[in-house]
Amino acid sequence: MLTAAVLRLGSPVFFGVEMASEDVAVDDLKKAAEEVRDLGSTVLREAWPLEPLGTLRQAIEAFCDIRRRKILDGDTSPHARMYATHGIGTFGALVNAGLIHREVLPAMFRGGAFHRLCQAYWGGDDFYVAINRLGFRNHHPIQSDRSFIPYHQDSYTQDVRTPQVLNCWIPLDPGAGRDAPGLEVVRHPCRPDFPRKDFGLRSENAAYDNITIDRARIVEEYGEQFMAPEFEVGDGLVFSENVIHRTYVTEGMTRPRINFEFRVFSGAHLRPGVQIAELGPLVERVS
Ligand SMILES: O=C(O)CCC(=O)C(=O)O
Ligand SMILES: [Fe+2]
Repeated sequence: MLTAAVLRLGSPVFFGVEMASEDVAVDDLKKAAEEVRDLGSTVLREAWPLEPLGTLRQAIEAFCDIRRRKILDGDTSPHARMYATHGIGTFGALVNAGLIHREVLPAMFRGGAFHRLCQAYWGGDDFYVAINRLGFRNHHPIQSDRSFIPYHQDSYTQDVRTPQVLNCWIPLDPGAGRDAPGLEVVRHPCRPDFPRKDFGLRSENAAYDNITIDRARIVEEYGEQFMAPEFEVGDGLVFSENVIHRTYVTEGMTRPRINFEFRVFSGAHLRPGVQIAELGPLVERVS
């Protein structure tokens, strides 16, 4: 296993208040961007201010509570049930439920480590998210293993108009990767459309069978190059669209964790011929 190049960056600017100095960071973030180019991923330490992460977590919890209650009350929407079982949802759903404002996204992004990493990685300052593609997950190892996601690539399900995406995976609970489930990435940018596992008539987890990649196949191609860091709240793991990753969970992990996936794309790197305006109202400019 490789150790991550770890960066300590201090708190970024939040809601117009400068919370820590930014000086050393520029060079470090160039290195971080190079690491993403070379190996597909990098760990950002103390990259997010805690206040908006708390706001986000509260909204997610409220959303999951409402969903649970609706299901108990006989809301039989198969979609809602499946999402509840797998502990997933999107930022867009939180907004629709009136639990959070879209403006939280640019406010937490601007001036922070991930923003500066995006600038170093793509150049320019023209960054967006699609609020229906910013996910959250709620994994409770004691209650169910249905939410655990096997090795996969996000590019399978990505909008083809935004082929390049950087995902900053952010734990919202303490202990991720230590006593709560974390995230494991393959330390390689990985090729698109990596061969998927053929289950035949068997199934490991029906919801994810069609995206599952076999570990042995990964090792064959990239060697034993996996990274599953331990996180503090405020840290993030950034990886590019083809990087193979999964929920990292071991037997000793008994605590639940909620996480948020902040997926950013660059307006200057859309599929040729595509204009940002045609991507629709779910797209939010974050810088
Ligand atoms: O949170 C997890 O366990 C998986 C996350 C994931 O697949 C993603 O962020 O794309
Ligand atoms: Fe994923």
